[in-house]
Amino acid sequence: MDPKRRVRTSKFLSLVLRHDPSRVGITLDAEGWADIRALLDGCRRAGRRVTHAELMEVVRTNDKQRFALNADGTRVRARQGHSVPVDLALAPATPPELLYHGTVGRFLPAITAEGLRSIGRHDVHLSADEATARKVGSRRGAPVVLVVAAGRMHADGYAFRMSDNGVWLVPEVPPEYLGEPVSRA
Ligand code: HQG
Repeated sequence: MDPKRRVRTSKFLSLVLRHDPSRVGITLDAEGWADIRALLDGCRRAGRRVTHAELMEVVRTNDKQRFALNADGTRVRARQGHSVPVDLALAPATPPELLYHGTVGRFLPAITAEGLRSIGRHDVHLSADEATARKVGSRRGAPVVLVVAAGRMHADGYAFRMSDNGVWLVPEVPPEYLGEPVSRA
């Protein structure tokens, strides 16, 4: 599969599996899984033909491992990032003392006032290292990285979960757990 088609297919699958399964006439189950046969049939009917081999290639090679297969390979889901209501059934986990959030300067006044909010997704996404957070921020402009006192939040009772591709998820980060921005590019 040529790289451009692979990225296009991955983006389309993200759209369907995170935000709009009705786009190809399917529904997700409570934990976000889509039946692969129904998904591929739906894609074909929607004029976006994806073969089974192509889907497997996207799942296997995706740069951020955005998709997961179930044990018997009949279902697929996005690992995180949903706006449709799903319960990913991720176990609560103890975060490291510090986590990082990548954003851009124009959001800082609001973030400083109200903390990090999950805008359009279920959770706030945090990274275990600064470099990853910088990459996330740079999707929107010159990145700004905020340090999150995750250990302190956890001790105060906030539930953290880690998706199996290493993204830390928490429903919100109140401003008192945010440090000064650690970098501006
Ligand atoms: C900002 C991508 C104003 C927040 C990435 C972010 C990540 C606020 C944006 C994953 C705010 C939300 C998630 C507040 C937060 N006021 N702005 N109170 N609180 N924000 O895309 O973290 O490619 O939902 O800083 O790599 O950017 O999709 O979250 O800029 O891992 O797999 O509001 O998405 O992964 O944006 O990115 P997003 P995010 P995928």
